[in-house]
Amino acid sequence: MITVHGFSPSGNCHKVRLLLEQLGRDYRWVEVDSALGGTRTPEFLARNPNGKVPTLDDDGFCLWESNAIIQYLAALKPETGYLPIDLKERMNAVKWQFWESNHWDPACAIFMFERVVKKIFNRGDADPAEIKRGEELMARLAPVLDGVLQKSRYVAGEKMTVADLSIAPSLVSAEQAQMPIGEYRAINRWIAEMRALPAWQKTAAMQTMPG
Ligand SMILES: N[C@@H](CCC(=O)N[C@@H](CS)C(=O)NCC(=O)O)C(=O)O
Repeated sequence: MITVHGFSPSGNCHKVRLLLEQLGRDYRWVEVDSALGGTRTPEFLARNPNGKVPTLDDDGFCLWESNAIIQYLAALKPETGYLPIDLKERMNAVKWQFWESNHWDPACAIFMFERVVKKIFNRGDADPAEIKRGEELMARLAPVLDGVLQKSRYVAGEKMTVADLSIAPSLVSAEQAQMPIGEYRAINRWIAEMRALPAWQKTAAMQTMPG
């Protein structure tokens, strides 16, 4: 049985639940709140020494890093094509997962932290310097994503892959965080399609932050 140790408001955890729901797989979700010390217990650290969620446990096989987890889950069902079998197609999708974790998510996280998380935890107003940094990053990154989505329905071609499942969850609270993506029509067309997935709606209902 697949067990996911996750924290529902986290975008990285959203990726994993979204794919599990999309695959229709049975799984057990263990809610772990790092603010309450849940990621620092010896049991948790034995599964993931980084003390981070998501962490997957598939009958004793433990895996961390959300993008590795969704590659693993997709590879268990190769017929779905979420992780393409053809090497070049697969690397085209995997490349976007690296882009997501190195560039896209850190940029989106600035808006989430400054405008959503700070409010929830009473940590003061958004820092204008940080918002400016986020806007500068977005001004470089969003045209790259929009450009590929002008050419194809999904990020890595005409079929949904791990690339979409990695990148889209950073936008789950885009409106609340006032992420500057309004002018990018292809991103907006694509995210509307992702959000319409029953698996997304089920996952997002468990993910959206209060406030
Ligand atoms: N690159 C990692 C990031 C994992 C990560 O930073 N998880 C956050 C939640 S999104 C976490 O566990 N934070 C709690 C902590 O650092 O104690 C991934 O993609 O899984």
